[in-house]
Amino acid sequence: MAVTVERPQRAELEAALRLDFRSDTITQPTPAMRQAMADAAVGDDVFGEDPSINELEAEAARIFQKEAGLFVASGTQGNLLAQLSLTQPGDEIIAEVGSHIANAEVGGAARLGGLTVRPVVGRGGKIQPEQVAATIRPENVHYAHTRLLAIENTHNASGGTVLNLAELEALLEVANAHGLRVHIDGARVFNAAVALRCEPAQLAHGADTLTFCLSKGLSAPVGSLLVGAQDTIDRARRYRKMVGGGMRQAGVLAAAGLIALREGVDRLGDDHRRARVLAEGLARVPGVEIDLDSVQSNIVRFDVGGLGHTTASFATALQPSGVRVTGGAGASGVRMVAHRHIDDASVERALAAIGALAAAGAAAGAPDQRRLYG
Ligand code: TLP
Repeated sequence: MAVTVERPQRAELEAALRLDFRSDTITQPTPAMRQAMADAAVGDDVFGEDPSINELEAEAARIFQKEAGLFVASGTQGNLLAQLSLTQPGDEIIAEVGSHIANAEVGGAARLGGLTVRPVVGRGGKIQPEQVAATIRPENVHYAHTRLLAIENTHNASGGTVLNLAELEALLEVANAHGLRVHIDGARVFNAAVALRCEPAQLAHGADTLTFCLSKGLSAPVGSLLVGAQDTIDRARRYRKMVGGGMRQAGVLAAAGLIALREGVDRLGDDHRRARVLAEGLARVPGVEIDLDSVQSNIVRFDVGGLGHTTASFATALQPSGVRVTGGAGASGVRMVAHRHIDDASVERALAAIGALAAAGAAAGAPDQRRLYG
């Protein structure tokens, strides 16, 4: 029996995307990517014979000035392979309490690496060097070995905050002094480089490994890269096979990734500018609580408890306007992310929708949840 699948029109999809602030992961491949995917030279990558993947891996290594790169399915897989490659089972990892590695990777490091994560409470997603020093365990028969420091830049859960070169250097110094390996979760490291106006390689300098994603602000459909020293990447390649990530003619994906690197980075500044406009607009909405200092790249986090909303009720109330958001910290935290499909009009429409919601809530005498609870 023939199954008919209704295909939404491209125009309809595009219109919906222009109000979809849930994540930069929702970005569609560009026309140039689709063309490059169609034309890509491919081969069996488990044999090391996919020219497009080989080119992408070499390009990633070049950009970050590391010996080698590895194309992986996702940021989560890249982070996992880095952790597996730089540690032994039973080791401990230091990571910021709100980091993706500590919270949102399904406990993979524990399940697959036998690793314990020691979360450290940072400020704005940033761990201080003294905190790292104080968290490293001394030699003692009771203790696991502290082996790895994981740093996230930009830091998603803190609002896309950017760790600058001096802050990074200070963390590397303490890690080196104690023999810790360092992994950088640079899912959005190009956003950090654009915000800091520095070369991406400067943000990887001194670290053992770095993961970055092609599939977020850079608009590629799939994929991330892990870069590092050749022997580390060789180990990671084995672990990638172990977790079923040895792909075959995946050069069709790498071809899009190459376009992402060539054409996706320069426009990230537009996302940062729009995130700023959005944040400043939100700060003017009575009842919205936002820390403007936390808005340093393309992510905007704020709280709607003062509007009498939870995250879920806020998202539902916005539905008729077409504006889509996700959750943030706590029961009434909201996250909105700027990306390629968000233009100036998208920001204006979102602010109008949220302003109208706030005004309607105020008219109905919405309770201030913060006052109710505290
Ligand atoms: N972040 C996603 C969700 O998982 C929350 C998003 O929409 O922001 N590191 C960081 C800092 C991330 O933000 C993410 C994804 C990852 C790693 C994992 O990347 P993927 O989704 O490719 O596994």
